[in-house]
Amino acid sequence: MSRTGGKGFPIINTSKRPTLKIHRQMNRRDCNMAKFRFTVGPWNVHEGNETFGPGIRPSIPLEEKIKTFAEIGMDGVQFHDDDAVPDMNNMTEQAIIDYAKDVKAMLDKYGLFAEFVAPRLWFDAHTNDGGFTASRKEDYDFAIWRALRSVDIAKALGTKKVQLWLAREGTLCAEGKNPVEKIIQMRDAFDTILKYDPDVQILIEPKPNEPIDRSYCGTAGHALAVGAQTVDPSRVGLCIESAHSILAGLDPAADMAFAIAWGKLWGVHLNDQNGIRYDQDKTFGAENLRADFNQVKVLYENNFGDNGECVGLDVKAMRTQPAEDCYRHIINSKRTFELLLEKVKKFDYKFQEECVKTQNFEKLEMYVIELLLNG
Ligand code: XLS
Ligand code: MG
Repeated sequence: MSRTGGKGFPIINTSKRPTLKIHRQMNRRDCNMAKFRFTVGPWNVHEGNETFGPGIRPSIPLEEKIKTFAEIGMDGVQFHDDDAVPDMNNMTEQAIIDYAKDVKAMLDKYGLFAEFVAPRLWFDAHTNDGGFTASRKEDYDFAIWRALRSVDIAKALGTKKVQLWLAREGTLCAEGKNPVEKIIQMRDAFDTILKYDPDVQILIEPKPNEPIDRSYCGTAGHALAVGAQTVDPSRVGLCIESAHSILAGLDPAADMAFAIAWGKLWGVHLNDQNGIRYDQDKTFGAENLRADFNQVKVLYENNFGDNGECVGLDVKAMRTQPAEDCYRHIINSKRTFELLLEKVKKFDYKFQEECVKTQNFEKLEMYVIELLLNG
């Protein structure tokens, strides 16, 4: 059966398209409120290394991180493939699965679950020129091997979700790749993952730049478009990261809303970012409180979490933070989310409606500012 219409456009089943009516019936304000579930990754407690300096805090063993994540109120853990199975390049496929099962037992011990597994396709020399968009066959094959192992690891950890941050999928040298060919090659890689396991769900985490300056799939719109061209668009969704939207010059809450409108917001990476600079992964709420309020608002209003979606915190401790207090940025991010949630719950929708009717947005803006500062 062909999966595309006459001109190569995907056939859209109109009976399944989201409508305003259905959306309104499902609005959180009319429903029982489910608890938000928080997740974080082992890389979020790092040694402090960055481009201009090496690590300054000692490495913490995975089990200690997992134990502390549970203690500070996390519900689950996000993994890169080699966070879970560090020496995977030198292991057999069965040994990788067996090792991952031990990590699952470790999670069970502390009452946590695994949210997703992400192939780390930016460290190894094979990924110097990208993974799914690599030009050398052996590099592309390596990327596919890692992606399929991520599916295996995800299964062993008890999750269907594989997240793809497309770190080097693009180029530093504009003439270094044929962009059209490489974009199609990237779609073909997604197809290979989807065909490998009928249950796997891909979450694309778009980012416009860094480590490369030209991403081929830099925004939510790009990611949805590529997903729509795969063998099974119903198994391709999005993880929107606040900082990545800001780096693209976009508003994170609007990106989240865009994904929600099509039923595609399957994960978020909340953090903060001071303008269009290097990727900062600052503590959620540390820079753009009103924009962060609106991220919590859009998640709350739209029942984010009801289908198992998690509030991921992709935050990084400052390099100055001492080893004995290097989880503070995670604790603070969760706390800020909860404080903003209290504000969201106080939001006066009647007042908003009146302002909208009379188009008095100055009045509405001041109301929001007072709500955030006083209220
Ligand atoms: C980097 C990404 C990364 C992913 C996980 O910018 O945010 O941390 O979330 O691979
Ligand atoms: Mg991220």
